[in-house]
Amino acid sequence: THGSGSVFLYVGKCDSKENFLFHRRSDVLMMTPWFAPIVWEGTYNSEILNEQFRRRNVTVGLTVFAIKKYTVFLNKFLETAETYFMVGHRVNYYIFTDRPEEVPKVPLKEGRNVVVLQVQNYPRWQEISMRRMELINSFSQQRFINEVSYLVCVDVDMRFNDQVGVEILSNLFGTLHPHFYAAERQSFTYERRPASQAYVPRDEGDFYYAGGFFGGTVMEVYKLTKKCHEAMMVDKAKGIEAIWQDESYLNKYFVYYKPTKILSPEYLWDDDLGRPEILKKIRFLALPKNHAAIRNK
Ligand code: 2GW
Ligand code: MN
Repeated sequence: THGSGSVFLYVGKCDSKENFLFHRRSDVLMMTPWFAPIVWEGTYNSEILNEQFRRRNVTVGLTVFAIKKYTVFLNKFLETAETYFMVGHRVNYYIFTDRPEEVPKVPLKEGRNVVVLQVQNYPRWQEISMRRMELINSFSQQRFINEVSYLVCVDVDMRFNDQVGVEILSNLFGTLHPHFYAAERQSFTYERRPASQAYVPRDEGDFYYAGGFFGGTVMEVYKLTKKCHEAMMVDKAKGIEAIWQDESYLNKYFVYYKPTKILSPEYLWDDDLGRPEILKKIRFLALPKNHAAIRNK
């Protein structure tokens, strides 16, 4: 380490037992063929990363939608985010809702804010899910660009269960869908009708990404949500809706605009799939839904 006269700030810890081999796993893919890291527990040093992002005084925006009865998820979502999401960094929670009075008052740590954004409701659930692209896009231009460096866009029917920190941040990132991280391309549930803007041919596509966790710089999220929304509108005019709604358009986007970082399914897990050995941490977990009652179709 540096002497007391050094102009360099002390960064991280120099444990003599630590070396490059320490941050490596042989049981998972750690990098894509286009040199994007795939983030698994055990592949990075959060002390070094925290120091780098703190120095930039980065603010992270977390967008979440709670329309109609989905406001019931906000309390657990926010409480667990306070414990696990971007601890030690500046965070703005952007809560899009049609029921602002139902947003719970959760105690927040320093440097963290809740911003309630009132939006309209759509009668079809598919539309509620898909319109997220349009809304994130328009608020990126109006507001997010002035307030945060990165956006993290997630589902609300979830709880944080372990650390989700700056290791996820990059220009453009997506998350491996928990059902498909070990599956072959042939089984990915991309939109397969050529008439849809979300169409992905059988011989294309790298991974199948989850609709419930993506992000990047505000500029990259702006571009992603713009393209996805435009694609949805073209389809809508033809009476087409992609098989998995916004998730299908997101997957199409990532085929042609490769993410610069990919998150392992640690970042979006569902206990219906058990807890395989490969998962050292379960960071963000789907809550069981009483579909009939909550969805109110
Ligand atoms: C209501 C009835 C049926 C389905 C959704 C909703 C609904 C969703 C709602 O009444 N209010 C609401 O705020 N939402 C928002 O849309 C909420 O943020 C929720 O997390 C998100 C997606 O709906 P969700 O979480 O019920 O659907 P999942 O967990 O099956 O989501 C996956 O597939 C979706 C597309 O079908 C999206 O791509 C999503 O990102 C995926 O995780
Ligand atoms: Mn969900």
